Order: sequence, then structure tokens, then C-alpha cells
Amino acid sequence: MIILKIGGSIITNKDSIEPEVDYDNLNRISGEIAEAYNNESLDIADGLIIVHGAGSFGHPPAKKYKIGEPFTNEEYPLKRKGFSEIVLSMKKLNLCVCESLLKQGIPVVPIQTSAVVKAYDKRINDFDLKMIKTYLKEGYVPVLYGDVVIDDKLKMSILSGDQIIEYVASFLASDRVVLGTDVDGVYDKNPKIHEDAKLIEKVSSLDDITQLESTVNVDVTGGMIGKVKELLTLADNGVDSEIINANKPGIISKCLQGEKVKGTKITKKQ
Ligand code: IP8
Repeated sequence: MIILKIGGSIITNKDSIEPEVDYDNLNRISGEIAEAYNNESLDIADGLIIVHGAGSFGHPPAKKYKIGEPFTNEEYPLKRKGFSEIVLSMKKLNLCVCESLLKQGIPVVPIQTSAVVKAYDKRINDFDLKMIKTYLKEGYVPVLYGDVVIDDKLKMSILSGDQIIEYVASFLASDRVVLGTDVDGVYDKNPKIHEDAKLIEKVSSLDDITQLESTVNVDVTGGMIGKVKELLTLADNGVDSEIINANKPGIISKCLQGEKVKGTKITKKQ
């Protein structure tokens, strides 16, 4: 079974204030996933879960409504409004993603994260995977996403797609986890700012990335460092993962079909 995460910065225009789908990227990536999915000699047709990020559909409103920060009872109505706005916005993005994948013949089933997951202090504490297992068994491709969720400590918090893959891949003992981002992998410095940034091909501990600065855009879920932390937990649970560049045409298709591509592998320390 393979879990593929597609970053919100790939399928949306992430820096836009208004939610905006990047259809060129989305449709190209759907085509690449279909190419690998239709390759019958591969395991991918036996089990694929897709998780996507929020990009401009989730991060700006999450910031605006300060989701995850403590608030008073008087502020609860406004917070609830923010919660609903984000839930609806993410459903819209998820629908665009699923429609694009279905057009390529992939039998997707959208799973609304906020309807099936609860958190405690920003960490998943309740996620029934029974239906996801059933859909996989029946040959569907479940599509989940980063979302706002009920939080037993904070009332509501933001759950990143990265935490979802860590949880789902650990509990379903996924064979492979692939993260498509907008860079080639993990760098020693932010490659968008520093020309001399070097790609780190293997990360086994946070010590390997001490230099790494957080992403500079409106990412409320920790950017690349947040991603690596989730993936190191996943590696500790016995599942390795790889971060690749989904902005470069052909990389997702090749990687899903088992070809070696440029990127960073996150593995357990030996
Ligand atoms: O883009 C964040 O998910 P991510 C979810 O996977 C929201 O970090 C609603 C901001």
C-alpha cells in the first residue's frame, strides 16, 4: 500500500489571499498518478491513499481566525464561524482534487477529515480507520486532507496532512509514503532564499537538519520542519518515507512506479 501526500503549495496558489486552485499542476499530477495507478505490474493498484494539503484554501483563514490559540467563551461564536469557513473551503478544494483524479479514471472517495478525526492539543486522539480499510479492500482510493478539527483541549485546532499520513501509515503499516512538495527535498537552508542550499539525501534525526529555517510563507503547520518531524515519528514506527518535487513533471509518476528520483529519504537511525 502506498500513501501519497500532495502539498497544498503544489495544487493551489499558496500565497494568494483568495483560495485559488492551480489547475495546471493539479491536472498534470492527476495524470501522473493515473499513469502509475494503471500500471498493473505494480502494487499501487492494490492500495493507494491520497492526502492533500490546504494551501490558500486553509492556511490564510486558519491564520485569520487564530485557530489553535486559546480563546474566551465570548469569542467562541466567531471561532465557530472560522471553523465552518475552513471546513467548507477545504471541502471545495477536496472536491476539485477528487474531480480531477476521477477524470483520469481513479476511483476516488473523498473523506472529510473533520468528520472522522478528533485531536487533543493538536495531536490526533481519535481516528477510526475502519471505513478507510473497507474502501481500500473494495478497491477505492480514499482522499483525505489537512483540515480544522475538534480538539478536546483547545476546542478546535488545525490538523496537517503530514500528521494524517504519519498516523494512517503507522496504523495501516503502509509499504511506502511519498510526499510531493514544491522543492526537491529537504535542504540545509531554505533553497528559495539561499542559492547555495544543499539537498540532504537522507534524514534520520532532527540533528541532520539543525540549520533548517522554517518556511517563510503563511504555513500554520510548520513548513518543512513540521513535515520532517512527522516523518521521523513515522520512521520510528517502522515506515520510511521520501520527499520529492511534485512541481517537476514526471517525478511523481516515476517515483510511484518505483524508479529512483531526486529527493530526501526519511529513515530510522540505524
Ligand atoms: O497544508 C493544513 O494542512 P497542511 C490544514 O497539510 C489547514 O499543513 C486547514 C490549514
